[in-house]
Amino acid sequence: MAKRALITGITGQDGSYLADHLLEQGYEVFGMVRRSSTETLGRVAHLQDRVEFLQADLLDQASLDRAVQDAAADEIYNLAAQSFVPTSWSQPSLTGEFTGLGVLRLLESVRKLDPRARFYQASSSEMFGKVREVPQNELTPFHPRSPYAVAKTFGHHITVNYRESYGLYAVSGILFNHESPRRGREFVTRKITDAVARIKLGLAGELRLGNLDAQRDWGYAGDYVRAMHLMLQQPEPGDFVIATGRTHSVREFLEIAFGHAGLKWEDHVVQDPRYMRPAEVDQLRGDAGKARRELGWEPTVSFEQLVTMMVDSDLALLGG
Ligand code: NAP
Ligand code: G4F
Repeated sequence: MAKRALITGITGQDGSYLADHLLEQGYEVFGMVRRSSTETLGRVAHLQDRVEFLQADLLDQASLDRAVQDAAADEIYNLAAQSFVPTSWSQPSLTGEFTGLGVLRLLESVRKLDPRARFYQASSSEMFGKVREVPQNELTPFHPRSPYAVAKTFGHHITVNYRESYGLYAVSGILFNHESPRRGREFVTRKITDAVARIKLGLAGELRLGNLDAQRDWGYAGDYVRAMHLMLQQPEPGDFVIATGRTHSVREFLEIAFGHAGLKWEDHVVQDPRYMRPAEVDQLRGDAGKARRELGWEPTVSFEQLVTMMVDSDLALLGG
């Protein structure tokens, strides 16, 4: 019989790639979506006939109970969150509710109604924040630098706690930044590649950005969802860092993205204090050695391939 998976956040970047991957593996996929007055299924439009959508919200325990009960899933992937770091300063309570307490609510539903299910929590390298060592691994202490990162740190610890308290098969994947043509346009990578396409096609002239010196360990989302699945196939539950091990600055991203379109970024980029953060995470670089050894996981897309893939996709979307 086909395995059943429930994905929260299926309408997001990772949810859509994970649904693609699990359907390829022969899973029956259930996707949790929240009520909205407008269409949010764009990223999973190609899967609408193959996924069963269940309406629920991370704020609403009864709806989570129902979704967990109806899906009766073997594997539950909790990808839903308020995931944009700047919004976590303007909406800190809501971010705490979605991104922190939402994890607890979902774990409670699993504990009560489907305790045999394997549970994946989407944790983040943002938890390392003001980093204590480079590169960061599963044992590196956390120093979160935003309300988002604080909420994710709660989500991480409560997942470990439910594993230790109730014996749930619950794991936390500490994923470093991962991007794709399906990335939201507010994140810096997609903001850049979308702007490159617009500038190339004469639809825009400038791009306003914040800190160009920040460094991130950027990978490809399609590679990272494979790691999520692998984490739930292990004999014992455990936590894993997923990263490429390489770090690049926003400036290097600009160089390749504009260069790929035959443009010079210095001619178009304007630094704007509005996009600077109250507290910055200066440098992230992950050590995914444990994932390589125990999961056999490797990234397949290089930084250059990722940037050019995103620029090409945005050019194609705009008809270029
Ligand atoms: P994303 O594109 O922002 O997607 C977030 C998803 O969460 C969307 O489907 C959204 O639904 C859903 N959601 C938000 N609030 C909800 C609520 N109250 N109830 C139910 N659903 C809700 O994020 P992503 O990049 O795919 O990331 C997936 C997860 O991994 C997130 O938890 C993120 O924090 C974490 N993460 C991401 C990265 C990365 O680099 N991408 C790295 C580490 C960790 P709507 O479509 O209705 O808004
Ligand atoms: O693309 P970003 O907004 O991603 P950030 O803050 O690293 O968070 C992403 O990755 C996390 C994993 O580490 C996830 F947990 C989280 O959910 C999200 O997916 O910003 C990257 C860097 C920052 O240092 C930021 O200050 O780019 C810098 N940046 C410079 N100018 C900008 C801009 N970021 C954005 N979004 N917009 C700018 O104009």
